[in-house]
Amino acid sequence: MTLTPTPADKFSFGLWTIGYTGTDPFGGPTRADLDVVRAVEKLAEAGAWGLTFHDDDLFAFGSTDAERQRQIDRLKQALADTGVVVPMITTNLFAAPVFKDGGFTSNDRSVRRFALRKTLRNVDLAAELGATTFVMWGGREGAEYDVAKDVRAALERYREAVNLLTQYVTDKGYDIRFAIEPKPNEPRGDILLPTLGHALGFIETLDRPDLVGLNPEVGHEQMAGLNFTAGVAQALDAGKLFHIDLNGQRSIKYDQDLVFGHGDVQNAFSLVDLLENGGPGGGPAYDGPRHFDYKPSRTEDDAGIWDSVAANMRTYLLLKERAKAFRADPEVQEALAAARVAELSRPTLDEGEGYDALLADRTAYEDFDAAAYFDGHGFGFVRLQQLMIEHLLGARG
Ligand code: GLO
Ligand code: NI
Ligand code: NI
Ligand code: NI
Repeated sequence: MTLTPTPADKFSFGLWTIGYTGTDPFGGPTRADLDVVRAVEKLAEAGAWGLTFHDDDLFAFGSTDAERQRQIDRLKQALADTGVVVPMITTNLFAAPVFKDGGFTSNDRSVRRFALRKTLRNVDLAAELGATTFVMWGGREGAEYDVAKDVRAALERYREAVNLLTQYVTDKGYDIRFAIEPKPNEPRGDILLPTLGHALGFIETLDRPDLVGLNPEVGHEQMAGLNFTAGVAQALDAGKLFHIDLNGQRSIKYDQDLVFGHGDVQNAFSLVDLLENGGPGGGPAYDGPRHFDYKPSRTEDDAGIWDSVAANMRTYLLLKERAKAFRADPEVQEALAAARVAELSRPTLDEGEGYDALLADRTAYEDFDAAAYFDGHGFGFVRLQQLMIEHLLGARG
């Protein structure tokens, strides 16, 4: 297996990630703005496959039509020159002052109508550039004060917005699906649809749930104290893993957006193992973009941006290689069998068995020796986990 990224790996980067200039709530930029043409060229050089962006990343909020078109043309030329693609586009409904109380769910109705128009215009651009996924991260869709936001009404307005968007792509015949990106907080005190589970429940209430899925982000679930791999597994179970934001986060704190694997590396291992080896036949469970939504740290200079780009992809490929070696190790296979991991895939009832047959089965209850589980029938999960750690640390295989 090669550790050199190629477009076949489907690695993509947000223009706002490599373009992050280091501004945080406590200080201004530490780096210059990044031009989109250079971004595309450097990504191509690094072996990346795709570039994603918010409308405002490419042309500043409030640009004239001519300025907007000029930037689109420059991007198109760079894509044509390098072969880089735009698999996903998203709309910035959080940076401009007009969105201070949200876009689709602002208390101010005229702001909501403006947000819809801005988004529809960007959906047209997505179709024009061949993007098939449209991400919606509602960073400002939330509140700091319970009494100031009618959450049920906000959910209705969110639903109204998403229903309009799915109607629009259907009528236009666009090959575009929407992916909701949950986040618990930041920049709002509390954000609507804070976790993958909240979003999954919401999607089922939409007019066209088939066109709407999830864009889970590593750090966002971990900010809520949740297990990201487990969340992604549930998204896969629901058929809703439309896109993914890979990065690193170290526990429940501000959104760190570290390089993938620079947070919880064990969880990063299990995630890559799930995506690459978690399919029904042990093959890939997900074939969409491997999208990095991270921030080159404020401490880095321009060279540090491209070091961190390479680090994201290399870490993913290293984990993919480690996961493959882990699965191929005979001792791991034996430990997996001892831990009865595959047995969970066997249905609890026999084929065609109902509750009558279960109730008649004495071995299931009357003759079952539950007491034998006291100091017996251990599962050996610790041994299995240690084998994983040994592979992760390069001590085996
Ligand atoms: C912020 C989000 C943000 C989204 C982006 C794409 O925490 O992760 O970067 O991913 O707006 O919609
Ligand atoms: Ni994020
Ligand atoms: Ni983040
Ligand atoms: Ni994100």
